[in-house]
Amino acid sequence: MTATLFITGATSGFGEACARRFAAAGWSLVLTGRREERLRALSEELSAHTEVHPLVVDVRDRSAMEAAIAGLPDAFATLRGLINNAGLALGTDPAPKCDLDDWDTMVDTNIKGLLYSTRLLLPRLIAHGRGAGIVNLGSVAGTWPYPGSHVYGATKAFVRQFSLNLRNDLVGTGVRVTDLEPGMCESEFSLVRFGGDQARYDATYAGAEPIQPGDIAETIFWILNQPAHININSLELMPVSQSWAGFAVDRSRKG
Ligand code: NDP
Ligand code: 8X3
Repeated sequence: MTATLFITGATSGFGEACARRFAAAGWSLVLTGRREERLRALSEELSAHTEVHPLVVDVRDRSAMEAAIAGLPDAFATLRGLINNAGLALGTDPAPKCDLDDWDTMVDTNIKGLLYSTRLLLPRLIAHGRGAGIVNLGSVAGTWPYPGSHVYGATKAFVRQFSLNLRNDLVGTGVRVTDLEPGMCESEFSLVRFGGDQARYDATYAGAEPIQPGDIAETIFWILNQPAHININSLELMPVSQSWAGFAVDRSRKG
């Protein structure tokens, strides 16, 4: 039986790299994203290797997600994998300077969008049963605090705890859940975060040898191809060049 995989956010970065990696291995794919032209071009390209079903949908739009998933072709009645990848960070300003709209967008995408795809697709994963798996894109930011991470990091802490809790509820179904927690990876993620500022993007990665989307795709391929009796609960990875800073101390109170 052909393995089937649903990827949210396949128009760039990790999602696109995963689409390429799994297509090369013959998995049938459902690919989602909002940028229609990119999604259609990728789907057409990968259709040479495998069955690909593109869904132009915003993960924040619950009724659109419900309709899109309800309308999937029969070939995707069961799913071997779900990669909950669609997500973003907006800005690095300190909390008092932040725009509440940006906070809404991060919560709506990284938390609520992930909940919609998970809940709507669980029946198809459970129908597959043993060997099926969900990989949720958490982040080092879900565990380690840094200035400007506030809501972004908190959404990823949600993803981590939701992933662990979900595992409990899926005991007996054979469906596995992994929270994958990467550190610095080079992708459009930083262009989105910095509002399209290419110079800031370049400075972020300069000389750092960051993780590449292809590295993440290879890691996810490994996770979803573990023997059916093994669950990778969580996996944190960073480039060798990245490490932790010390505690910050305010020394402005001199007298
Ligand atoms: P990219 O910006 O390259 O990709 C993000 C993907 O998410 C795009 O395909 C985008 O598609 C999609 N997306 C964003 N918002 C929505 C939405 N509302 N509805 C549907 N799709 C959406 O970033 P990465 O590949 O780097 O990031 C992927 C995930 O990994 C994110 O969850 C991110 O938080 C996480 N991550 C990233 C790290 C990094 O350093 N890059 C490190 C750790 C975790 P479109 O715009 O077409 O809708
Ligand atoms: C993205 C990684 O370090 O920019 O989740 O928060 S980081």
